[in-house]
Amino acid sequence: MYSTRCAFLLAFASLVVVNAQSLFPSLTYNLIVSHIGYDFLGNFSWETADDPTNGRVNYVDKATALNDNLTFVSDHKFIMRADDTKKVAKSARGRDSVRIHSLDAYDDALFVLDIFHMPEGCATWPAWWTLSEEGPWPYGGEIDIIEGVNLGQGNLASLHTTPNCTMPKARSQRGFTKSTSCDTSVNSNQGCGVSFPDQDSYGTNFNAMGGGFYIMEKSSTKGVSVWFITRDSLLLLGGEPVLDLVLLSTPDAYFPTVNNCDYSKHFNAHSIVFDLTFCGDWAGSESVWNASTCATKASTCNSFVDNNPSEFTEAYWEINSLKIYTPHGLLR
Ligand SMILES: *[C@@H]1O[C@H](CO)[C@@H](O)[C@H](O)[C@H]1NC(C)=O
Ligand SMILES: *[C@@H]1O[C@H](CO)[C@@H](O)[C@H](O)[C@H]1NC(C)=O
Ligand SMILES: *[C@@H]1O[C@H](CO)[C@@H](O)[C@H](O)[C@H]1NC(C)=O
Ligand SMILES: CC(=O)N[C@H]1CO[C@H](CO)[C@@H](O)[C@@H]1O
Repeated sequence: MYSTRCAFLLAFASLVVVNAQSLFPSLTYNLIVSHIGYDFLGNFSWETADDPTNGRVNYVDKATALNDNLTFVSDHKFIMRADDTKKVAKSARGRDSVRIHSLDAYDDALFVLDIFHMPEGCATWPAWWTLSEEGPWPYGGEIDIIEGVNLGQGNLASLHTTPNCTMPKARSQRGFTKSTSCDTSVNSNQGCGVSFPDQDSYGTNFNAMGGGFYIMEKSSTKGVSVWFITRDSLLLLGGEPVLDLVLLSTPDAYFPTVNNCDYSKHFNAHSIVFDLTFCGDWAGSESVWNASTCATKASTCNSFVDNNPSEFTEAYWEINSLKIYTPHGLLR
């Protein structure tokens, strides 16, 4: 586990010190996009459609989000949040929140998210994920990188695909395989999820440490890998992940797409989505809500969302940067 990563660092320590300038760009990737602060305003679109996962949410447009401070940008930060001031009327669509997707889409790429705070708390269901720009869903695939609900402390990463994509139960990853079929038509679209071993990879504990880094590699030859790297990890140099070392270390979640999940049949260029919904198919399912201590606060998830605005003060994404790298020689 963690010691494996330390061993990597020790093995490469001399290389790192002697040859620091060769770390960026990494051995195999070039930085092509860096989104910081205001960049998000020009590179993402604010979505206002009904939440496809049936959340008790009202996704607002960009002008409303900026006006109501549900989206806030500065030179160094991008923040998107839930409204935490108003009760929600029964007749309303739900609590005001934000969902954005990138204007650009990427084939093989490495996505590096430096995140200071993620939405936490009862009823919340935030996600950072990528999705086929072509679709229609699930054609071209969905990759969930950060996802969880309510008071969860461990992240869940998963794929959602067309039929005939399954994952081996045992593979080279730190996390725990929760289900092996990525096919959206089986197990009520559960996806092939992997739960992360670290109980600070999501939610309250994650935020208490000032967040960290999430890295996703989308590769037509290797498959999909996701790493969570704490801010004080040995895999950082000058506050930035040493990508060559990250790529050599065991991912928290690994989805090989060679034998039982042909990459070219299930994945194409993906755009990037950040959202924050409430309740809905996962966080608000009766069994999930009842099983969490949130149920002591309200008998249903929706009534909790409607009547308790001040419970949503911590329901926000605070992003330092999103950097995207593509393999050498690849333009897109
Ligand atoms: C908007 O949100 C930012 C970030 O949380 C905060 O610093 C700022 O004071 C807020 N502005 C208003 C007018 O509330
Ligand atoms: C899945 O695989 C089976 C067996 O090879 C094949 O008959 C079926 O057409 C495949 N389905 C799709 C959607 O590719
Ligand atoms: C959840 O709790 C509510 C209220 O206590 C109860 O009415 C409902 O039957 C429970 N549902 C499940 C699936 O446990
Ligand atoms: C695709 C797209 O709109 N890219 C824009 C991202 O934002 C930068 C500056 O913030 C623009 O220069 C790009 O054109």
